[in-house]
Order: sequence, then C-alpha cells, then structure tokens
Amino acid sequence: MDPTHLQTLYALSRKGLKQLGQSDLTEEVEKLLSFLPKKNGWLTSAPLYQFQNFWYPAIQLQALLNIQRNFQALDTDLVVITNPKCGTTWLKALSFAIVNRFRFHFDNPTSKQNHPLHKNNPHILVPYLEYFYMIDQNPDLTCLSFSTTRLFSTHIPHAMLPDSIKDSKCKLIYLCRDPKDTFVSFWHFSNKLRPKNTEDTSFEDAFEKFCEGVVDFGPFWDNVLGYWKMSLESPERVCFLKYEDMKKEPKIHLLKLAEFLGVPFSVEEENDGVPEEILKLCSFDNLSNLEVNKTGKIAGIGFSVYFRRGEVGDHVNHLTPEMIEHFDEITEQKFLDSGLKF
Ligand code: PAP
Repeated sequence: MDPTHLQTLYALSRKGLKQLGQSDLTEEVEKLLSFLPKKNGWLTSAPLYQFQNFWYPAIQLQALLNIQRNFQALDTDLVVITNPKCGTTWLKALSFAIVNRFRFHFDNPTSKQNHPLHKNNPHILVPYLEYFYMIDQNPDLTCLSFSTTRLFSTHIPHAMLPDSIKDSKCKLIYLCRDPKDTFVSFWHFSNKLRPKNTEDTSFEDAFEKFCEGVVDFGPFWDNVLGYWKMSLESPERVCFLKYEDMKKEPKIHLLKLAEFLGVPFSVEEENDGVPEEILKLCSFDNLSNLEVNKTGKIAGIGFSVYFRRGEVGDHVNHLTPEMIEHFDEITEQKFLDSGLKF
C-alpha cells in the first residue's frame, strides 16, 4: 500500500478523533443547534442533539450536513455501515481483506506477512466518512482511491444518507447486532472514552437513555430498520448482516459478502483455503493480539478499546432480567411486521 495514502489516512483519523472532543462548528450549525432538542450524551461528555428523529453530537451533525451537501458517491464505492458497537471493526477488516485480496495475496507467504491489517487498525484502512467532513466542508478524498473500490464507513442513518449515495449504484454493507449486547459494548466503550474529570453516567441512566433512543446515531432500532427496509427493496445494493449470524457461521457469511461485492471466491481460492486465511486474519483473537492493536494509539485513544470480548450474549452478565425483558419488548414492538428478529 502506498505509504503516502497511509500517512493521509492516519492524519485524517488523528484530526477526526481530536475533533470529536471539540466544538469547532460553523455559524450555520451553531444557529441550527439553538433550535434543536438537546440532552446530555453518555458516550463522551458532548451533548446530543435531535435532528430529524436521530441523535448526534454537534460535530457529527456538522459532518452529516457537509456530507449531504457535498459528498459525491461513485458507483464503485463500498460503504460499511453500522450502529456503533455492532462489529464495525470486524466488518471493516473483512471488507478490506476481501476487496484487496488480489493485491495482498494469501497464497504468497511474504505478501501474507505484509498484509496491511498486520500493521494497521481496520479503522485506519477503512475510515469514517464523517472524519473527512468534520474537518472540511468539501474534502479531498483521493487517499481513498488506493484501489479501484473506495472503501469507507459511516454510522449515518438511512434516512439521512445523501442523495448521491441513494441514487448511485454503490454497494452498502450493513451490520447489526442484538441491541442488548450493543448497549453493553457501548457502555464499556463509553467508560474508556469519557475524560477522567467528567461526571460518570450511571449504568441505569445510560440504559434508560439507550431505550429512549438517546444515543449517538440512535434510536438504535430506527437506524437498523432503515437499512433493513432498503435491503428488502434493493438487495443488490444492500447486504444486511447480523453479528450473531456471522459469529455462528463466519465462512458462509464471508462467501456471501464476497459474492455480493462482485468478487466471489474462485474454486482455486477455496481449495487454497483463502476464505479461512481471511477469517483467521480478521478474527478477534488475531486482531486483538497484534502489536498495533495492543499498544497503538491515535489522538490519545488506544486501538485496544475496539477489542473487548467479541462474544454473543454478554448482556446476561450486566443486565437484570427486568432490563432484558424491557429491551426485548422494545425490540419486538419496533420490529413488529418488519420480518426482522433477534
Ligand atoms: P465502533 O462502532 O466504535 O467501531 P465496534 O467495532 O462496532 O465499534 O465495536 C466493538 C465490538 O466489536 C466489541 O464488542 P464487545 O464490547 O461486545 O466485546 C468488540 O469486542 C467487537 N469486535 C472487535 N473486533 C472483533 C472481531 N474481529 N470479531 C468479532 N468481534 C469483534
């Protein structure tokens, strides 16, 4: 991979992450915020604002408006989309490895050892589109063009996607996860991100906020439903995946993903065990034990925060039976008649 592209991607993530803690907003956004419903956030100390039914920190809202106005999708783009904490890091790694497997081969030991995922966190290789647009109203995206498929990610809800993405033929992969495990993952993540001198949100308070929908890019359920519906209407555009299914049958889902992306595994690749190599490279055990992910940091945030347990069902260790029941009731009600179940 071209080192200048990598340097640009690192610089972008550094600036984007620093920006998350600031309120460097345009006058237009400042004015808009003064009219929007506002609640205390709990992922970071930044408040959340409700804009057209979804909740965002101010800087993310600014990025969203810039994206809606200025982002130009290409038909060859691939967008990795999630609610936060649904397995974004894993999906970024898998997508990168699938799409770029003809450049970084798995049948050649030197190429295998030098795979970019050994030295770079997946969030660097597949950056958030929001990071570009927090910094600049109309940024230069050339650093994404190191391969014919531009690969980036977002947490933007479906209803808020720019027309440019909706109207293009670019492909979207959406990964969702059981909201109970997502909430628990969010909670642990927020404890690691929140600056030491800020007041803690209690677990119960965070639970209530999540259930009310007050969480970055939430309500969780509405974010999921938007992409679920799009995947039913346009299955050739949206591949809708569940974290739990991927954990249970990773190879089946990897093959499905490659097929969807128009780069199915050949018989030779399958015979050579390439799908297994990709799964091993992107596995929780492998990624979380790489030096870059154990000790690497960017803008003061260690990459290790993206790796906790990586399991299904961890919520039973944190939620009371009443909380679980409440969560399940909301899920049932929200997904009623949608055909979507957890
Ligand atoms: P993000 O949306 O902020 O990027 P994301 O990657 O979705 O975060 O969330 C991290 C979750 O994915 C963690 O879940 P946990 O808290 O329940 O443990 C993390 O452990 C899990 N995760 C990270 N990498 C992998 C992986 N390679 N395979 C499976 N799960 C993973």
